[in-house]
Amino acid sequence: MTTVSSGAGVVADAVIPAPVDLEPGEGVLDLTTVTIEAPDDVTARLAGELLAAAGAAVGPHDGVPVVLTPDPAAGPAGSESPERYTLTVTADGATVAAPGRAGLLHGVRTLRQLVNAGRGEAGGALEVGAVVVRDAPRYPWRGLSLDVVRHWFGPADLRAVVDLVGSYKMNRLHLHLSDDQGWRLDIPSRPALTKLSSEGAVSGAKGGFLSADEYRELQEYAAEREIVIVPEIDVPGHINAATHAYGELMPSGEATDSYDGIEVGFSKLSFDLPATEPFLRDVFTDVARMTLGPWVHFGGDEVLTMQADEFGRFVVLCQELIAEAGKTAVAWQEAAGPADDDAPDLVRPGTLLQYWDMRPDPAPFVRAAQVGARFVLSPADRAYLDMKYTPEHPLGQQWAGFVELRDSYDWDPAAVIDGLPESAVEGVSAAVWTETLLTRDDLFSMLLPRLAAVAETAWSRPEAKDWASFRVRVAVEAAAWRRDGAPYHPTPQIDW
Ligand code: TNX
Repeated sequence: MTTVSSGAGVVADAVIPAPVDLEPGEGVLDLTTVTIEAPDDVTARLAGELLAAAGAAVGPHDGVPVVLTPDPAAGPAGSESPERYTLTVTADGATVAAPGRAGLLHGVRTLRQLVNAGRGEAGGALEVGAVVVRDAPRYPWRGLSLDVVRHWFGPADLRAVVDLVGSYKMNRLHLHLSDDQGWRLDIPSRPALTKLSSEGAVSGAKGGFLSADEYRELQEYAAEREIVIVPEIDVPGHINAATHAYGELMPSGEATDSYDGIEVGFSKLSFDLPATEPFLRDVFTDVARMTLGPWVHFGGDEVLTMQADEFGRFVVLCQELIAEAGKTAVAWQEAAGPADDDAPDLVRPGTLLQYWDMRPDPAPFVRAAQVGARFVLSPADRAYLDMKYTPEHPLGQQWAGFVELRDSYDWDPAAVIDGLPESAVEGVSAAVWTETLLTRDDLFSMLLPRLAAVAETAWSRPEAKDWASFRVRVAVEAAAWRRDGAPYHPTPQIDW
């Protein structure tokens, strides 16, 4: 794509993630006042919020028409994605056509970026050059995995994250809700989890948790924006918050001390204790019941001191409990089991495995795919947005190396796991762990601009991706971040 100026300061090359097809036309649309027509009130309200955030005055009468219409024929030729859309801008108005609400919102998100691009940081005229955008995602799963345990981020922060994720057309927010340091979701059948273990966080920071109502409200807020919340309860390791609340989960019968460090791999459940299976059943049944989306993540990572056989029994049981509760299981890559030809298959068809650690032999993942597992890719050297940008960066970790913006951009999800067929790739998730991130500003400065790069890697096909073009588009987008006061890291890789 090239930068297109079709009027005073009107830039068409501003869309992140890069669309399948963008064709500039003749004329300029002025969106200073807008009247939205949509198939339902929620869609109309959300479209209005997006355009108002770009500076438009949204009212019931006499504005320029922005019309959202259900249309199964919309989108790029041949696309069957339920999220596809066509945005048409002429001098007289804008239309978004899409088979479903996700596509309608995506079209408005694209329009918002086009308006922003024309306005720049100073907030100039709300003009958009005539254009037709036909667009659809490469992968159905485009997400962010967020650790709210090591440091606690409450409902207001989480809504801001939902908005950010949505602005780049991502559709999953995976919340890491339990770990050694704290338990962040009220479980009605196991009240001691939040009663005794929600206050903790790293280095004595203040904890917190989502009540059942707050969890439901957050999911509804996300669902309106076509984003699914995926809850993770991490077992059988990363479990000290639970063993602190329920001593019966320990062989000694004694509750463990609370923990506020950042070591991993030391805590675990014991499969053969009588309290263990009822605990897992209660927790996963409650979480499934409280969850609107189809997925429940059971963790399974970094259980460094457990025999493979016991670990395997946990993997099988958790998938069974989650299936009985009517959901599809997600787990970290370790749930594929060890690289041993004689080891039994642990994963069920349809289970999603989240790949993160590039170090192990890929053979178990290829085997899991043959059994029917699907993969969400979060390779730490590309998609872990808690890695430092550079050695000097004040925040973040470095166990997977440094992840500059270009590292988070220049990779192909289909080529991450040797021997894995692309048909087994469900999508991509950025991940951000919060050991070193204390505030919303800390968090956003790690996400931006890299989240935009991962979003484009998840949405755009290789032929639509281009680093030189992305550099220009990110700089255009940053004007909106500055206007909105969203903190970002001004990496020297971009001419801001
Ligand atoms: C590895 S990623 C972990 C987390 C840490 C993260 C820090 C994964 C499944 N486990 O417990 O927070 O590294 O980057």
